[in-house]
Amino acid sequence: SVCLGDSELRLLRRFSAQILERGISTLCRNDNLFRVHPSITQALSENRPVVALESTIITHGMPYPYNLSTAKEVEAIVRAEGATPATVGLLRGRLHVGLSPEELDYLAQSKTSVKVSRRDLPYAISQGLCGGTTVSATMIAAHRAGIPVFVTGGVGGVHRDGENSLDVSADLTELGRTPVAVVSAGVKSILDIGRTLEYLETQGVCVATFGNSKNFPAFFSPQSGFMSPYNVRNAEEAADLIAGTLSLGLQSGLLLAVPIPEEHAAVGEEIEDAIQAALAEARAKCIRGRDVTPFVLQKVNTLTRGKSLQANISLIHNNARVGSHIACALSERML
Ligand code: PSU
Ligand code: MN
Repeated sequence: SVCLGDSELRLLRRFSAQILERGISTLCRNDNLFRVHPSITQALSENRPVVALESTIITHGMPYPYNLSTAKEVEAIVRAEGATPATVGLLRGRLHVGLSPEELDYLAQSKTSVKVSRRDLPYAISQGLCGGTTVSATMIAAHRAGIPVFVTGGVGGVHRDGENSLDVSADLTELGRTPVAVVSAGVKSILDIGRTLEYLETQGVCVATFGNSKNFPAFFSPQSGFMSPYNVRNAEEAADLIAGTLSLGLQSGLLLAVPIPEEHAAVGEEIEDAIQAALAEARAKCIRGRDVTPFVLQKVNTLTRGKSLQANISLIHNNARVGSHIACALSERML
């Protein structure tokens, strides 16, 4: 045993207090980087269905106040269908799974929120930024929280002329590496749909159209003319796909493409013309990279006098219903 004098003991105490303090503060910061709302932790621990939702659609995809009302409606639909909504977003450098009404409100009105995909996460977290998470960043958060079903409007894809610009959405590589099922209305015809499907095949992503046909939907239109490799006829068949992926331990995601309901698809052709005009303007204005999608969405909405926004909202509502049914069917298999 060692005998320490008073002054040595004082020094030791101060030193260990410092270590303790620094150690704990580092620990707290790291724990706080990823926050799962208690309602979601609770639901997951009881094997109840949970549906993850993204937030770039709120911060960059739709204008205020439609972004906020849609986000709230989507959460309400998920609840009405018997599942718990988990909207993902970045708040002061922390990745949140599940947002309070005040937090949703903040993201919907904020003009400084950034668009956060996988590559943006390290910087946005280190700088304590607020942001809307894209499909790729939302998949990361959903997987970490243990949520296998995620609903959005449309996923990113290979941009037109992508074979030259190499503008390929990080959503596609994320689908190749993260085991989450993404429910969407396919990809917008602002993108190169044929190349998007080719790229998804290369990434090993199982793509299935929801319904009786394999026709892959193009967001505003129920049919793109391109085919999904598969189709699932109902929520049970979709849940079987997800259950198989999880039980095999495949580390890749699934893309479930839900066609827009016929009654909302009428404006499809008018929107297609607006898309052509918006793409031409984006090219003329040299808009590139992550700014392309938000620019084109906004332009198309103006050109169609809000009709594209209406169609967008309707298809997201529909996706939320279908996604919730799938989450419910999946959780029944796990009970
Ligand atoms: N498509 C839409 N609305 C959107 C997006 C795509 O119709 O809001 C958003 C999604 O969050 C998607 C992201 O993950 O854009 C893809 O952006 P990029 O093309 O820059 O990868
Ligand atoms: Mn891009």
